[in-house]
Amino acid sequence: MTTLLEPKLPEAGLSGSYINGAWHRPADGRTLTIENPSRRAPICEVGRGASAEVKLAVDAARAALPAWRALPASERGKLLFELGRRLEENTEEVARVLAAESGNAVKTQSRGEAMGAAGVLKYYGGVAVEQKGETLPLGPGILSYSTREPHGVVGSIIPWNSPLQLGAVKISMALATGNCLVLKPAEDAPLAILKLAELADGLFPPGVFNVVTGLGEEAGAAIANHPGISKVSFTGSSEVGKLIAHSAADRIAKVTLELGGKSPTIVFPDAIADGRLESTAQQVANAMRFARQGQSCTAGSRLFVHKDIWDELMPKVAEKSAALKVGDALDPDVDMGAVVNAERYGEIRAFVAEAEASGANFLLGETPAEDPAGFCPNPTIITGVDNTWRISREEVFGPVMVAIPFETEEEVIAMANDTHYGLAAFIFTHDVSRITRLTRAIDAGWIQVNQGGGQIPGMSYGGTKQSGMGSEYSIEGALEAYTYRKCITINIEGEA
Ligand code: TXE
Repeated sequence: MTTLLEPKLPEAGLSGSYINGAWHRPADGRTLTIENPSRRAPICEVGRGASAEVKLAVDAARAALPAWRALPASERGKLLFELGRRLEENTEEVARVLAAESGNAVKTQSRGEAMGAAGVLKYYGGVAVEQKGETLPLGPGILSYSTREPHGVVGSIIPWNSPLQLGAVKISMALATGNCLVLKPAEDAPLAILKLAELADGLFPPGVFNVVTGLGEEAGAAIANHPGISKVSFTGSSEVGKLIAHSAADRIAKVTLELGGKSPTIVFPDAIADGRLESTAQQVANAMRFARQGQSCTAGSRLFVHKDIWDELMPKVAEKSAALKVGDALDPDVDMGAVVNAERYGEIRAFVAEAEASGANFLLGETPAEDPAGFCPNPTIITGVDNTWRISREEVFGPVMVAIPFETEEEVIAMANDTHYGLAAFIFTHDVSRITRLTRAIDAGWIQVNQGGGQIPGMSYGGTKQSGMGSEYSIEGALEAYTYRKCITINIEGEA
């Protein structure tokens, strides 16, 4: 029997909020229970912050802002880099906490996420200095130039599917550009962020980086509506993204939204020629993010396979997906853990049950069990549906992929774009002219060809259509979204 890994919980962090460089327990004593979805067991309680905590955090951030924005960007970068280094040193400890609360397996997901988050902090630490402006040659007596200025206090709200990675992105982008931050992690998975706050304790000046734990409709809504927050950066559901955009509109607060997806994976016949069947099948399963229980906004959850290779490719994709060992996220041998909570599990179950009742076929998997010991659905591949079924159109956010055959390039482009999302796409072919045609034609912020990999620090990542607005992971994205341009024109001698 394998010995399960045990998480070491954040200690001071259990009070919940980290405000003005100190741990803060809500005055009313209210708490949230954090559960381990693999075991359906409580892990611990954390403070349930709400508008009072958000107010304290915003006040602290506003007080810290003048000194922080005046610091040279290279100095701010050094502190981010140091946080990345500390996280790297504590990868294993943070990864276990992350696996316990999120259900993402330590072996395939949480360890990699902790490393990836450290990489993001170090990337922004290094490039923070790259905040250049513009000049124009207007003649010897005139100096005209522009600078990048922070918006002020940023409020960031993140989900539970990859909280540490998303937290690292939001912290880095806000702080590198001279803003102060109030970060609200998801109520299901705040512990890895509290671990990160413990690692950051004493590093940044008090008030620069604040965390408020709490519910979306309490702490989250308080951030979205707070007049002292000049910019809101949100990752989560399209539904809440729209609410946030509405509240921000009232005070013209700047908004970045990273919402859902229903990304197409398209496989042409040449992708499995010349001995590439195994690797293409593996990459298709990777693109679906089965190992993250499909809980990824980029998941290639609509698989379009050319009809000539359907019979050869599909059993291989099923074989690769079935090879994942499903179970407790803290089991060192498990590849695929649990979805985050009972509600998400129930929604996934309802999607699959509806498709089954409407006559869909299962190439792999089944309708998830009604009352499981842990919320661990199996990888599921559904066939016998077309692009109009609800399961093909809505974000299931579980390990459920629909597979649909196609004949022509035009037909598959039309199906790929027939969605209100536009986040990611995966194309498998080695025909260069086809690659250029498809990458031009498909509406998506991020297209991968012949691979199903993860985000790359330094490359802008974000969606079009209802998948969101703004981009993350690059310094260019940070400058666009977290700063405004200030143009200064000086008539040096004051001559008319
Ligand atoms: O997200 P919510 P949920 C999609 C995915 C999933 C669905 C629902 O399809 O099935 O959304 O997930 C905070 N004001 N994605 O319900 O509610 C909340 O506390 C301010 C895709 O968990 O959007 C949490 O911190 N904040 C996505 C965060 O919003 C509010 C990742 C996300 O929760 C709020 C997650 C409010 N009124 C879900 N209500 C992706 N893009 O990767 C909630 N929140």
